[in-house]
Amino acid sequence: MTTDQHADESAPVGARAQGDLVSSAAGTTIERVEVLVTNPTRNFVTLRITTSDGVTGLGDATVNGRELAVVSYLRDHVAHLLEGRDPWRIEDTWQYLYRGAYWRRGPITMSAIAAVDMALCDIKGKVTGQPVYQLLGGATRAGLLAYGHASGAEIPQIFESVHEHLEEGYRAVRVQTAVPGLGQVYGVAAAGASGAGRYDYEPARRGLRPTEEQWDTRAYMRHLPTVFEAVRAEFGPELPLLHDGHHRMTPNQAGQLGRSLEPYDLFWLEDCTPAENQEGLRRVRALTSQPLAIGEIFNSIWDYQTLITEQLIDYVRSAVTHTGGITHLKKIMDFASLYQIRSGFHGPTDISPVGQAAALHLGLAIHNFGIQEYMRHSDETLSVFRTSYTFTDGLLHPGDTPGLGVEYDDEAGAAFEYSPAYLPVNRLTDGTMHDW
Ligand code: CS2
Ligand code: MG
Repeated sequence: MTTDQHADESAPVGARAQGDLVSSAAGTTIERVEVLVTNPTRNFVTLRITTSDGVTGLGDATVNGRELAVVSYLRDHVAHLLEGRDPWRIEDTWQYLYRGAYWRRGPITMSAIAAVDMALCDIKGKVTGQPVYQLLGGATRAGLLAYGHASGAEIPQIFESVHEHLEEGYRAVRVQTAVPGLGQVYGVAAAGASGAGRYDYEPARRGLRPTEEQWDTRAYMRHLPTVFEAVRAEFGPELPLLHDGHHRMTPNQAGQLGRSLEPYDLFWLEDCTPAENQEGLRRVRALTSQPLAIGEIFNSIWDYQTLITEQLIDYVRSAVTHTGGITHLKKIMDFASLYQIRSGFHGPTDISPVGQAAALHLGLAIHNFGIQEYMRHSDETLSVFRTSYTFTDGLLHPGDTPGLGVEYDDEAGAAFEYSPAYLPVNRLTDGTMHDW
């Protein structure tokens, strides 16, 4: 702290100019802001902030299928605003970018802010020599229960996929299934793939146009309970089973499906209906006691207001990456804790290892942690992002490396050039566009 800054402290608050506020970083400023794009089996956007002391911090800014919009937002509109700022003022920088933009919320804005927030948390952790979870209040548990993605076209492939997850140590498994009469369904490894098949790296998802899939909600609603009946009978009553409805049902249909799944005791039913209309969940709740998880496409606390205050959900599904970073998701979780709602942070492979690490630090620190989604990244991805988090006996831990515990390998990253990739689109059998 410089003498000048002490003098500022005694000045009347109104007389202090922006930038005169006391710095915690002893004059350190943000010197360099870089946006890194790489494609090690899938596209990732990473923000790297370097301070005048040479400390670097990383933030994940990946919005799957719309990656370059965030690149432009950060490069063209945010980077130069950060240069010269105090890297320790995380909340102030968050408010500066959120309120300062005037155009609030939305996935692109909130992912850009999230990346800055994560990078500044990373820097503060490195400078203080502490893992980020220590800055958030310290660990409240030994590790984080994780769930993986099992799927298959038919029951034998689904069983095989669940078995593989159990062998890898998972203690909770999400189960997705194909639907008889329909072709490829999102979230299910392509027909013919072994149980180990993964849908998230399929080449069909690359190129300049999304693939088109077909959907029939009634066929799905008839088939799904038969799959869960079989899985529950095969794997017994203890294993937590999850399912993602991917926004495909109306509230009434969601309530009916929830009720038909109740005998199989699901850990949660995710995104049973599009939740832009938060009140729609009242109808679902009236019909079923099935635990519900929602929020992977939300990006602010306001998206949850009714869902949380009326206890219409059980789990918050947001990603740190798409919800304004650790600072904002922590606020959502503190709000949710008043209503006994827990976390189930989004963690598929389109969340980079940096975003995943941020989720683990937050999950370890908050009291109302529930479960963490975890799909292992490809070896190519892990060659670019060197992680220090661990997965042992079904539990994730962020590790004790100062900061977020992820390093970015520039040379490895440069070898994988960006290429367009799209999420699918979905049509009902009569051709009507539908949620996928
Ligand atoms: C899914 C995601 O993980 C999940 O629950 O819903 O795979 C989601 O579809 C992708 O993140 C979209 O990018
Ligand atoms: Mg989902």
